[in-house]
Amino acid sequence: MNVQDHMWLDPAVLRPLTRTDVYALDLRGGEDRRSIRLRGEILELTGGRLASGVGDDGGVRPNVVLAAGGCGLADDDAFRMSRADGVLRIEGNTSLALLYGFYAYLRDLVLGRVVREGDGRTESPSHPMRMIDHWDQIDGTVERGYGGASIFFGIPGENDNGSYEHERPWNHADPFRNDLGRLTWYARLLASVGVNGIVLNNVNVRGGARRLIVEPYLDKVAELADLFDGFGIAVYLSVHFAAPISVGGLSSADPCDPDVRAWWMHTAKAIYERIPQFGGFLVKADSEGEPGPHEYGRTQADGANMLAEALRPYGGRVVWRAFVYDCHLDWRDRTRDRAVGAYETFQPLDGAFADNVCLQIKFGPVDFQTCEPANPLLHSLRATNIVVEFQIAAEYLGHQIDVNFAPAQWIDVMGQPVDGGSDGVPLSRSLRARALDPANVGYAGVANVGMGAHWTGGVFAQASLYGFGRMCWDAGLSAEHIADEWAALTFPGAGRNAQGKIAAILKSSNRTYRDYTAPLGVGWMFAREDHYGPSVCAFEYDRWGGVNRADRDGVGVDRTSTGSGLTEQYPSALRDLYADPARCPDELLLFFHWVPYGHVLHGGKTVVQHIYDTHFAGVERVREYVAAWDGLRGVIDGPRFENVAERLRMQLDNAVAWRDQINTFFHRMSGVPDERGREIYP
Ligand code: GCV
Repeated sequence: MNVQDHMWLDPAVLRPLTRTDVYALDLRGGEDRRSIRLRGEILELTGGRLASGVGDDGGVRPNVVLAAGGCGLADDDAFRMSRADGVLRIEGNTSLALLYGFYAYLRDLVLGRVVREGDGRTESPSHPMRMIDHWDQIDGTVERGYGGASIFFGIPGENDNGSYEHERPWNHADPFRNDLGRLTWYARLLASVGVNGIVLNNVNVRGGARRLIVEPYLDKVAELADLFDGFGIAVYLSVHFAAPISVGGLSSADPCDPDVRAWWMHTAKAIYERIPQFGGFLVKADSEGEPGPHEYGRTQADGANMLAEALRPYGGRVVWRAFVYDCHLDWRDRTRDRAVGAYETFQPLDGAFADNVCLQIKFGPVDFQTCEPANPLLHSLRATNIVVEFQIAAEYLGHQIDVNFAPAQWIDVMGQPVDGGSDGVPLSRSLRARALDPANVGYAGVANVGMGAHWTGGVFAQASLYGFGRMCWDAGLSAEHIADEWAALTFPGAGRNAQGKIAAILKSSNRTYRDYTAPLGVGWMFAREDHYGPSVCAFEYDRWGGVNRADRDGVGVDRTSTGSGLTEQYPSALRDLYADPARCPDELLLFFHWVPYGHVLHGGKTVVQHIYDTHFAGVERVREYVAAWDGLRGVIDGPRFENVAERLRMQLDNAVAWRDQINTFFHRMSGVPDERGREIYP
């Protein structure tokens, strides 16, 4: 089996802790695919054994009883864990709930948490939809993939590093990689943190991938759907909006054309006949050149609802992306800005989507940048199912080379009250109440894994995947808590002191990356194509509209009513906060405002001095990471130690490059010297 790294769920760690366990299953509803999987998991992961019933088994009483059915929990994924008479009882309505409870029990063991006699707890997921989106392509590459080749597609030995190219010719009959051992491990790892949906292929549905929704590929999709279903994970496919043309041979993809509607109905029927548990479709339409309903003068709701109608008889969902914006901007026009696109398109459609449509909205108004406010749509929609999209893959956050624990940023953004006031419900907990169907809301994360030895390129990037699952499951967890958990679960043998050092790196890493890259929310100063490393003006005079608007007097993007008007899309409390440079939070100042270099921040520094200071400080913090990690030599196993050490060296080079280019640029622009006289290159 091609798995060298078991991430946070290592059987070698679990077996000694569970050696004496005797597990019993009490299934009122009888066996199903998940209960059979649960039995398999007990045997695969623990050193214990399975009893034949809940009573004494050959004179040995089970010490862990997993009981499904009739426990009255409101959520079918929820479980209750309690201990009485020395027996740990894990109960839930379904066998899937038991699987979640079993993984939680294993996590508790490694973390040293004990459910005491007479004590107990109930866990119920915060979000019903907990999705992973793969941007994998059938040629084995992964768009914005930094963990190696696709785990789903490709030929072993070909393109193993998975580097992303737009469209490679595909000449093989079977595009699937068929590494079911690795996929079983992947499904296990995802289920262990509560993930329950997965999209196999890229939202940019290129070439042959458009045919994944029809035979002969459905057989292979069905095989994967069965595998993932055992772990409670529904398989979805990204579909090409123009598939009626490119796959079906019709002359149109107009959502109001009866032939087009009939084609989708027929296609959905064939999928569900083959894969009854199929999750549904993910769609990127009218976005970055992808086809969509706008081409036919129809709305986004027309397009999504047509697909929803086709999937409805089978309980399927349409996950429709809100990443619709103008990517042909004119940099000369300061009143236009990609950040306003999603709200302009989708806010008027609030209430117009079918109840099996989920609008998948990137968490910020731009595009997974280092520092963004919440997308205004997350505040404003009142009658739409929302799935919030995050990018676990670190496209803009250091390519999984630089340490960057992104859940710190995500949890922070989603912690904001929905009305922008001080006492409202946080965005993270507001989705169900604003949904047409509260079962159709949640979070989606763009995957960061591949065929590489450690799944995610850099070992530290595993923490963002773990953290994504944990924050989907429990919106109340802090980023610090998740970082501590990950360090303890991933390096259990390293001891508390080492785990503390590892967690400390994680906890400050998102801030550190921000410090040496994106000053005060300005962003977009990275290299043009691959988005790694500095290139201050790469997007400045560009159709994509990511800009810094720096000149000799100041810097920043005016997104207030005198600029692009993004501030006007927020609820009044936030609009007033963001629109006023005197009140705007420092970290978003240049995201919303152009200000002179001498503008004084809340902390008392000028903007330009802050830029110098954070860029020097960011590099110093990376040096501290290098030293801290070096101190763990001999404590961490060789392959993982070397993996991180190598990447930290690369990160240091990257941070130095950022510091010097950014500081030099702003020094040249402003002419303002560093008040501490540090070296800034002329
Ligand atoms: C899948 C960004 C990325 C693209 C990605 C797009 C999207 O622009 O650079 O690679 O395409 O987002 O989310 O659709």
